[in-house]
Amino acid sequence: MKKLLAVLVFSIAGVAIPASGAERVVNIFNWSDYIDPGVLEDFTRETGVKVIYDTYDSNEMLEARLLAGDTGYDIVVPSATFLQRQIKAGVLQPIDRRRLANAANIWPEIDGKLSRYDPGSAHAINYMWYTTGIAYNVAKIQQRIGKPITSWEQVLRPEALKKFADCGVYVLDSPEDMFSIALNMLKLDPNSKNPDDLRRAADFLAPLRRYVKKFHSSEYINALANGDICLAIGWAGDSLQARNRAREAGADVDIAYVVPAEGTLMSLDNLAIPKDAPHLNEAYLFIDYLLRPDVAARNTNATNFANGVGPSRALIDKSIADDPSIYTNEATMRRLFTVTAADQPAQKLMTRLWTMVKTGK
Ligand code: N2P
Repeated sequence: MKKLLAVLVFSIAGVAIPASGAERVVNIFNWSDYIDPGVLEDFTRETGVKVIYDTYDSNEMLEARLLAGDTGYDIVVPSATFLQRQIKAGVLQPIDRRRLANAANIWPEIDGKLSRYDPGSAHAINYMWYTTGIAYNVAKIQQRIGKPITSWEQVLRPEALKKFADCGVYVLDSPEDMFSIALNMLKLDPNSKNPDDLRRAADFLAPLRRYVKKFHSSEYINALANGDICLAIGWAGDSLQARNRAREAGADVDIAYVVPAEGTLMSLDNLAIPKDAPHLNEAYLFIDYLLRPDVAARNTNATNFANGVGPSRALIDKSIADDPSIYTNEATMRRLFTVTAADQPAQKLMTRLWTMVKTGK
């Protein structure tokens, strides 16, 4: 009966596809503000594959879903450290690059960085890469300290952060970012998983809490653009999206993003396929589409994140391709560090300490 009804509906609507459930779909779970929406529409137009698109804003959120199993997703986008753990946990399947006509566009240098987390880059393909830095409202910061922000020292000390508390501060709700940056400030190994080092990092961060309006990993884009806050510890592309949103709205708000002098974390977010992905062919089709240089360039132009498709660089807006806070130059690259996955006990400790930093409990 159901089928009959479907046949009727489809013939009335004049849709050419068979009514027997042959509609092709791909289920995608990606970070928020991380794609040009037009790319999704064009993918469906060109391939006939419908896109179901959900978003998240923390690795922890994605990981909980993956470890619980049966996500229903065909593509997910974990950061490299989480990817490393998820491969070990067996929740992702290998990606056969021979099935991707555009695999030759994968940027070898970025792919090499990814292979430190995923040996032979067997399970993932880089989507975007970026730094964690400081986004701020140029005028409001100038008013308060008389100069631009160039260093973590101007933010990650209670007496320094206090100066911006009245105009609003957001901090990423991401322990991996915040602990590695704190460890670096303490002249410890940013990649340390040593419990004593992690406790020292938490003690370093905890006194900042009273000057932080919110720990959140996506709301700072609009909050900065609207002038609701004047400073955020955030990711490069998102910070520059805030700047652009303010400009587009004609708001009297100028946002800057800085890679602080002491150096910072560089991260890679990567396309991966869950073990139980229901639409494998469509997942490959979509990944291959993202590997087209023109498509990758559109995504970078829309998000201000640097992508992992080398030949897209020439097609990206010059203001983005030549911005060293997005496409990091050699000199900046030397100031960046990366981290590797925490094992289960270290991860648990980080989660507990991070709750302490955020709530005091
Ligand atoms: C996109 C955020 C991606 C960077 N809004 C964090 N993985």
